[in-house]
Amino acid sequence: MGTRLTGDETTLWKAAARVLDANWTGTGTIPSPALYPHQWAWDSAFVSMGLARHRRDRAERELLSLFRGQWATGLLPHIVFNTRMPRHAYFPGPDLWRSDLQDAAPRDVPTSGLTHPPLHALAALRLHECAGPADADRSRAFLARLYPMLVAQHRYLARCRDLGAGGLVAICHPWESGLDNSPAWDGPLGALQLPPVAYAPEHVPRTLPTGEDYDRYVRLVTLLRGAGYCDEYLRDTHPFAVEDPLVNATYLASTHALAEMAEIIGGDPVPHRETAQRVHHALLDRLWDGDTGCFRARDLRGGRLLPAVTVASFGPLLDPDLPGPVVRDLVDLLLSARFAGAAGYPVPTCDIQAPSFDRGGYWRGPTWINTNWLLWHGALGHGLTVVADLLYGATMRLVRQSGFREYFDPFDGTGRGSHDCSWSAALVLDLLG
Ligand code: 2M8
Repeated sequence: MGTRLTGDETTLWKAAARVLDANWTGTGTIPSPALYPHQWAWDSAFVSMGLARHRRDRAERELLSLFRGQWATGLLPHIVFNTRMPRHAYFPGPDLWRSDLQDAAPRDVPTSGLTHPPLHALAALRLHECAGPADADRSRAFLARLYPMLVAQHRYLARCRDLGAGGLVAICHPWESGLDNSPAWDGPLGALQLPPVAYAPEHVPRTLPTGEDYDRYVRLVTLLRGAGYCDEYLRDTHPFAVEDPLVNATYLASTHALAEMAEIIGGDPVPHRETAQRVHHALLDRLWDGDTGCFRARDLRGGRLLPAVTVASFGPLLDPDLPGPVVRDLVDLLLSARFAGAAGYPVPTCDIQAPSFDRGGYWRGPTWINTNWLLWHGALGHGLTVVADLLYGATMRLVRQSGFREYFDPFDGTGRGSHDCSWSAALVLDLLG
């Protein structure tokens, strides 16, 4: 804990640390008690950044434990299942994915067959940056150990997920975006043909999102599984293939982090720098919509930019080379009445003025701590201190008022979803520094 914290901040810091302690399983961190009993990939990246401020040993174990689930192809699965949990503890569990039937999947660890926003190199570098002088050697050794796994993760994305052949990564399922029921996916998901019964709805242990959304989510998984999660099927046939600005922005930020890590451990940063340049240009060429001044997701199957403007549209603020006029357009939109300008507790997940906006609707309106953190980090990188301070202040007000909830009403800050959410707690520790 930093010594310069005020009394109020110290109380908050201790409460956040207690959440992480309670959600620690002995090898990794669950996203929240009861609702999410396994390890999720981007959650673990966020959590490790908080653990770095609290229990450094656990921060490293968090990432290593997640990478136990990495496939031989380099795919880092979005869920690594805890085999000590009963099979019905979470739907969809290992039975839907059947990673045990895949030659490339690890033998002893059941996983999903999808991935998540690749924030892990960024997180690993942040762990190193907040190591004190006494931990410097150990931290460098940890980076050297993780580096090949991160390189394999990125190589998988470059080789197997550039489905549009334009230098970006495509997601094959809304779950891969982390923003599961974002209105951005309504079009491509709605176009999916459904067989009569895809799954037993009573196995979904909660209320949001359910019904047709879930049928479609499960349908996409059964298609992937039926094709053995194979690259050719993804490229040529799978009906959901979208280039998302936030996923690609995290890919870019992590690629820069890989270059820095290579320098620290005596590797070659040049290939990572070259990839970063390609992704930077591809983001602008393929996802920037100059007419409306924002980034949008590209539907590769429908061959168009998707209409929804969401918090993901601001993701490319994580690109350190984003041109000034593009940064200004994004900031104007972020501060406008469509986002922060009309929300007491920004940043809402979706454009407040869009018909699909839903203030309590999971990823269709509420404010989330993890997306706030990403935009805060991006804003700082561009020297946008007013924006960064706004995001910092809103985030702290949310957790002071409502605790470490999963998500929040953007107008009055009411906490929603699960309690004791790990990334909400972890990122507050990171913000408090
Ligand atoms: C939510 O996603 C899972 C599916 O992966 C679910 O809805 O059950 C999302 O909020 C996702 O971003 C998050 O990583 C996960 C665990 O916190 O929960």
